[in-house]
Amino acid sequence: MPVAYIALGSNLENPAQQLQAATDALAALAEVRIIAGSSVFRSAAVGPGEQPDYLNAVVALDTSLAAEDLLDRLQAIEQARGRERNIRWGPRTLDLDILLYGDQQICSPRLQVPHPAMAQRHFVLYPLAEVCPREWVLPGGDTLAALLSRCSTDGLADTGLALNYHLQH
Ligand code: A4P
Ligand code: MG
Repeated sequence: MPVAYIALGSNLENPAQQLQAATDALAALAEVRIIAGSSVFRSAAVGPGEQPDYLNAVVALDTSLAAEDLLDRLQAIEQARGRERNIRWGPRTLDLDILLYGDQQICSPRLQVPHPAMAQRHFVLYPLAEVCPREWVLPGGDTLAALLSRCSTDGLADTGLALNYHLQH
């Protein structure tokens, strides 16, 4: 089964609770088993206008779902958490992105994997590094270690919070 890495982000309506609720919703999916969760990081919002800070984390999961089916499940979880899509990069209760799906490179109208912006984002790469081997050569040819070495941690704070993912089904 492929291992998928999912980025979780929230900057509205109790972000810490949003990230934990998303983790619970992922763990409750019959076709998913969460194998690792990062700690929760805080950073300033990248995007338009004045926005609250974001909390971000990454979970690693084993899944029997095809990548686009996994995206459907992620979008259903976002909807259930009251996600509204109006402003690009606007504030959101919950954003769930597929960072990596095994060693696949996917470029379809609905899905690009690896996530095209991950290499530039400290709030994605540093939590990812807690759950993914740094020496792994990612689709595209770089190791995670190489991406980290080019991405500053300035403005990124580890909150010390951890996601609880030890749910059974
Ligand atoms: N889509 C394509 N590839 C993927 C993928 N790998 N994973 C498509 C998930 N979705 C993918 O996403 C728009 C469409 O992207 C989806 O319908 C899907 O078919 P969306 O979640 O509706 O819109 P969005 O998130 O506003 O757009 P985008 O460009 O994905 O935004 P990002 O890149 O996710 O950025 N600042 C901080 N500090 N922390 C954050 O987490 N997040 C964002 C959102 C902006 N600023 C942030 C953070
Ligand atoms: Mg998104």
